[in-house]
Amino acid sequence: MKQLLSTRQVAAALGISEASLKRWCDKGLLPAVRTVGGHRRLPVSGVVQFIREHRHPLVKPEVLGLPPATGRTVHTLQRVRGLLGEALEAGAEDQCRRLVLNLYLSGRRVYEIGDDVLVPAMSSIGARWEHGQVEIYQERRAVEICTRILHEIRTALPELEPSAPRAIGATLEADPYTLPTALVELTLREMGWNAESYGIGHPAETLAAAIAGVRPRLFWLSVSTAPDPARFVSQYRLLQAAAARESIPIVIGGRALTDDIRRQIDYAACCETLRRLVSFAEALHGTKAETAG
Ligand code: B12
Repeated sequence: MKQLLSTRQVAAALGISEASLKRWCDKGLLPAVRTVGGHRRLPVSGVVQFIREHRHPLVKPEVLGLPPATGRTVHTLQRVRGLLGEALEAGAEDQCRRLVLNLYLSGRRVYEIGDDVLVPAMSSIGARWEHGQVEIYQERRAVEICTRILHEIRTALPELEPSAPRAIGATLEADPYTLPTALVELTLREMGWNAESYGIGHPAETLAAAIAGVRPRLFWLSVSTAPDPARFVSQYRLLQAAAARESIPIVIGGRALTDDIRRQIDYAACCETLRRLVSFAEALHGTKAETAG
């Protein structure tokens, strides 16, 4: 998505007159900055949040850098789930963007898009790969497409307050799964946390150094695979010690967290879903994500 737009562009995108748009800017309904010449410029993130909050139609999505016809049809989560699985498998990126961004523009929260749409869509690709109906390249391409869409949503989120609580997280060595940690980051950012995923495959020592150096309010670890559980537990304990020294809570989640592993480690919360994370983070900091309609 483009970053700053003129009033003429935004008026065209929303299908309203430039005069109305300027009035809305002056009323504070849409955030705008002024150029040195005194012209209003609107950040795309502000326009997107306006559409979400006011359920305003999007007439020319291309102006915001979105695929044609974005904002026209809003399907149920269940319907999008099936359509997204098919579009991801086919590598139809614009269709995937349209489906997910439509949900976002209609006010759906990141955790809903993650738990209720991306996870089942990726699960169905995984199941079809298992049965030889999907090639590896299709699965990996699907991850790349999801990553780009999540990045697009990230740039459309409202700006963070300077006082936003910090959260960092990642995966440990041997865990190459990128989407869960990216979704945790986005979920927390939507809630107003200054959350940053450090990516995948870290040695525990370096994450312990990050915890000590950054001293976030919250640390998360995503665990999609732990091929050597004993090694995982010993690596985790390094993180746990670093976090305990700074009194930083650790929240964990992911398919590889068996009861056996969980019994051997300490953590503040173990979440099977992003939904659970939202409740935990709200309780921890009192941050509230915007309400979906
Ligand atoms: C994409 C993918 C890969 C990609 C990942 C690439 C990448 N850049 O991420 C690659 C190619 C690496 C891969 C490899 C393999 N994979 Co794979 N993979 C998948 C697939 C299709 C999607 C995974 C995904 O991203 N899902 C979307 C995420 C968002 O969903 P999620 O992980 O469930 O996360 C949610 C929750 O768990 C939770 N959560 C997760 N972490 C955290 C953390 C916190 C803090 C919180 C709050 C919440 C939370 O929130 C998320 C949202 O709800 C899954 C299928 C599936 N069912 O998921 C198979 C799957 C996981 N893979 C599988 C297999 C077998 C493999 C391989 C062994 C294949 C092989 N023979 O080489 C290798 C092993 C790699 C390794 N080193 O471990 C199997 C695992 C079976 C099992 N019993 O464990 C699955 C289930 C496919 C299948 N149906 O058979 N895979």
